[in-house]
Amino acid sequence: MATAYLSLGSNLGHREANIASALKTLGQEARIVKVSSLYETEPVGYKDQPWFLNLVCAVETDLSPHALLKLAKTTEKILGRKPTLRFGPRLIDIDILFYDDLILDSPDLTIPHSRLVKRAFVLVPLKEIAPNLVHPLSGLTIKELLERAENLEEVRLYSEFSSQ
Ligand code: PH2
Ligand code: MG
Ligand code: MG
Repeated sequence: MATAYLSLGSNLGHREANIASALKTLGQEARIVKVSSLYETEPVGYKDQPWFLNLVCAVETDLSPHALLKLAKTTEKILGRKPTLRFGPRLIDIDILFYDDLILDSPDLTIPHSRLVKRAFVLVPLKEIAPNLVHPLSGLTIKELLERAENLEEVRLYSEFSSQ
């Protein structure tokens, strides 16, 4: 059994409902053990798009990293995500952040997620549910990564996540 951390984000349609149904779909195949609050976050990358709602969750699973990636992609598809611009607006985005302390660099999957150390929309919710989790490449905890990160985008607490 592995513990993985996932990041969920939405900036199109009913953002909160999109995240709620993504969690529900994921929860049919993996055991969701922790869910952070929801945060409203300034878009990173392509600026001219609506603000996102983001949260992170922890799952316990027997799925391999690639099987978990497949579950994330299938869930995005079930929710109706269409291929769009890289970093552009999306109904739902589900990314794998960590998978135990695995370090993996394959063409379609990099773990830990390569940009997470620079992103407040990941680090802030992650700090809420796993402040002492160690990033296996840097050896730093989430709390330390957040203290060291610079030029972070704006992140506002939106609500506790309650529609489970
Ligand atoms: N996802 C992106 C690009 N930019 N910005 C915010 N605030 N939240 C996201 O989830 C996000 C983003 C690409 O996946
Ligand atoms: Mg993403
Ligand atoms: Mg993605």
